[in-house]
Amino acid sequence: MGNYYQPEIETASREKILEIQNEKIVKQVRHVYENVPYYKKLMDEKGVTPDDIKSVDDIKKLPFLTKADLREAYPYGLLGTDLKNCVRIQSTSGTTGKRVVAFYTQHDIDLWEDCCARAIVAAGGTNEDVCQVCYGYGLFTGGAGLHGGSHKVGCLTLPMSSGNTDRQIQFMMDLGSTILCCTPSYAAYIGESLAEAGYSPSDNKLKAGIFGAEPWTEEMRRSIEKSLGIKAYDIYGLTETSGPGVSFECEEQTGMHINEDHFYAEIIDPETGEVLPEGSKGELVFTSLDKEAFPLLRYRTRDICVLTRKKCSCGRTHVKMCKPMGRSDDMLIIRGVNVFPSQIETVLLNEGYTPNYQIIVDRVNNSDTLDINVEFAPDQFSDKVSDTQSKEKALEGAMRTMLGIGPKVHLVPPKSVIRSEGKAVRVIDKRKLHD
Ligand code: DLL
Repeated sequence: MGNYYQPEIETASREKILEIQNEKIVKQVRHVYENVPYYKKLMDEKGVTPDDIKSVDDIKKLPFLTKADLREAYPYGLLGTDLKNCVRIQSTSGTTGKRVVAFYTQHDIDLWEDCCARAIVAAGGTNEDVCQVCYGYGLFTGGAGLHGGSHKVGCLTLPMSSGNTDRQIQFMMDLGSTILCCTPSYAAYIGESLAEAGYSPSDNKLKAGIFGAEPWTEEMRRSIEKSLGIKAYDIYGLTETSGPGVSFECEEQTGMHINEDHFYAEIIDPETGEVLPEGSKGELVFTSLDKEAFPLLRYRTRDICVLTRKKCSCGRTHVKMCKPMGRSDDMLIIRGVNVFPSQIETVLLNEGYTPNYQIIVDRVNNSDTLDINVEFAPDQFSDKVSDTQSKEKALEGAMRTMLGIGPKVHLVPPKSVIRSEGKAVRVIDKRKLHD
């Protein structure tokens, strides 16, 4: 049994959680219907009224909301309260199209920070910890969310933001950071930099890391745990639903508990929109249950996932989601074959390579090409061309077995793949440039 931030709700019986959800959904739908004309119109078009929603079972009657709706309603179209009641805006890091802007009242911020506090406590955090937050601060939700959660737990909070890795390491060592919060790709970079600075994993005081905001594999988890000498916990969320903390991992490390008192999760068939039973793989859809400023009903995340209600040894009762298996729009279709970057990461780490890689997809003579640049670790580096070629062939074979298609692998010298301080850009799809 672990420690909880809000034990009563985190370990509540299924019946109790349902009771809370049922009570909240009725109010949330009415709140949206009365205050968000954009969504009222969608409900009217579907012939659903707030009176039709009496429990979470009725959520399936509601229309979906998509990223396209958010773009269309930008910036104020989905606002659920007067702007004068809002105290904060956060936004996505998207570089194409209009950004998503999310609004918060003080009540919304409080609930969001509670969710992040639950994640920190689940990772072993207490008021004796020093929590180094190196997610980006600013519009991105990562810094603000974990910062607020860290305060609520009473940790000594180091608001580092991302970047300036030398300074991160200096503060980590001088101030004895015990919890590290950043993207997994940045955690890997920090681990690498610590080793380069001559530190071994036992030299730092870190015990846990809370890593999310991008897909990462179990192999990547093990690699980070080893390089930093910590236990690495996953955390999930998206700007639209507040930010990090929609779900988080406990010590079992077998999926993330969704904060079901604030978010109702469904898995749907992305093609038909049909709700799928527990254990099925499909698109994750969230309904907020108690947001004021930016309530979202049946928001399609485009993240592909599986939910499970299997009993968890940590004592938490909230439903668990698996690691998202890449967004439906992250999936590459190469010569008709579906390829997820995570499959490539798994092969590389299993074969003893570093998580420093880049995937380049292109179209040459009407045929898709897949190239993977992979860095040698400094101790693997060889300047004998024949050595390199045979290693490349071996990796290509392992990739073919995993992916079903053969890529071209290029082993490149250490430090030639750009390091990430936030969300890593793993894929360059040049086909999009030609289209
Ligand atoms: O990435 C919020 C966040 C900050 C989560 C810090 C965790 C930690 P967005 O920038 O809006 O928000 O991106 C949301 O990132 O739909 C997923 O596709 C992906 N994502 C987030 N967490 C995970 C995770 C933040 N743990 C999008 N594993 C989501 C895999 C994740 N993908």
